[in-house]
Amino acid sequence: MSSVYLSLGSNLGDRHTLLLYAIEALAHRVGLLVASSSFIETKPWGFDSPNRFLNAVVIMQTELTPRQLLNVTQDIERKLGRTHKSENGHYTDRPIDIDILLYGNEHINEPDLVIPHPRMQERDFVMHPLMEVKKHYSQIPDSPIDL
Ligand code: PH2
Ligand code: MG
Ligand code: MG
Repeated sequence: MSSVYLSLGSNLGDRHTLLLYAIEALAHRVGLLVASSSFIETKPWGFDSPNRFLNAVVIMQTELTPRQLLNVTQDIERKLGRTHKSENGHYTDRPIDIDILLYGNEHINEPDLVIPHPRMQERDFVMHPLMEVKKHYSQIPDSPIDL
């Protein structure tokens, strides 16, 4: 069983409902939902858009491998209406984005799967909710990082 940290974001459609649906789907398909941060409203980071985000971070425990977890999160994104991914760092508005921040203590460097998430530390929309759920770290056997 590994603990995983996921970032969720939505800036199109009914953002609050989309985050709730995503978390419900994760709880069904990924494993135990240990903690969820509150949902925070944030300005688009790294691109211009009038559509503000709702962001959250969840902690889960899972038996899935990192690759299986990626496949499930991408399938949930598609089912919640995500039609395209950002390319070459050109971000676009999206109904839902689910990113893997941390997977246990693992370091993975594959073209489509980099863990820990390389840009997480520069992003307040990740780090603020992560700090909020950090208090649950002590309950998890393989706390992945020292924040
Ligand atoms: N996600 C991005 C790029 N910029 N900005 C905010 N505020 N929230 C996000 O979730 C977000 C972003 C790439 O996935
Ligand atoms: Mg993202
Ligand atoms: Mg993503």
